Amino acid sequence: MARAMGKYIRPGIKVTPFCPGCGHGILMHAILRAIDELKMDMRRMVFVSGIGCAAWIPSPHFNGDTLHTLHGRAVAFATGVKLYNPDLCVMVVSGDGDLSSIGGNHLIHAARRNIDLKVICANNMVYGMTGGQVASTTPKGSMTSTTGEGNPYRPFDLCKLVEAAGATYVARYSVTQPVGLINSIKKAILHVGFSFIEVLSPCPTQYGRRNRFDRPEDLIQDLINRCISEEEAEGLTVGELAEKIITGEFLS
Ligand SMILES: Cc1ncc(C[n+]2csc(CCOP(=O)(O)OP(=O)(O)O)c2C)c(N)n1
Ligand SMILES: [Mg+2]
Repeated sequence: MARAMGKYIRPGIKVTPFCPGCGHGILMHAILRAIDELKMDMRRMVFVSGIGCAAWIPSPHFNGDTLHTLHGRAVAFATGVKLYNPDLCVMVVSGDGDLSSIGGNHLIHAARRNIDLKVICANNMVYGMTGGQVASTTPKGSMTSTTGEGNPYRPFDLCKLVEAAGATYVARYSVTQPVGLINSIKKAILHVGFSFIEVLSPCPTQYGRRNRFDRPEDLIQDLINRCISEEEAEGLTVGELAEKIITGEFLS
């Protein structure tokens, strides 16, 4: 954690729990940068997470009110917080498995109700913390600890899912796009209504090593190569697009 953001870290915490090459630490920094640039009062914010590596991003690290809840139930807890005190800025930070697999129903119904939550989904395309099992976000064909012959199913497009359900701010960025990511988190914080940012975060330990990304930096480079904007996507063939990941704001 860069020294400038140290003031947001709970006293006594010295290291983050993430593996070398994990993107979750970059996301942690981006969230704190957004909060810092907006001069948010941490006493008016509540951070809610479920269970998983990503759920460790706010809790116990952020020096503010954090709720580290049950697997899949972060959005439900966050809804309760927001209902109890609508003046609070309630941010959910959790993983793809937590928010869209076990927690998928809470996610779509909170989006449908357009509840004023800021949901940041760290998508590393697997259940990282528990051994790299296949998730609802795992790309088709990918090797995981539970799909030894490759994942036979297509993944959710999380942004389309929440947009169709009723979210009113929707964006996708990779941790390799820190400026866009920080600006997007700032917009989500200021937006009134259900805000969702899918953040692509590499997991070399559980995803990369099973999918021929031998070094941690290989996954980072892959994201750099594949993430393009909607404008850049225009004019590409279906075949070319299949290799790309469209990033940016889809609804604001
Ligand atoms: C009810 C319940 N089911 C399963 C688990 C085991 N479990 C804990 S975290 C997790 C997956 C986390 O994946 P994700 O949310 O993508 O976070 P990541 O570790 O990849 O950042 C699972 C299956 C649990 N803790 N509780
Ligand atoms: Mg995950």
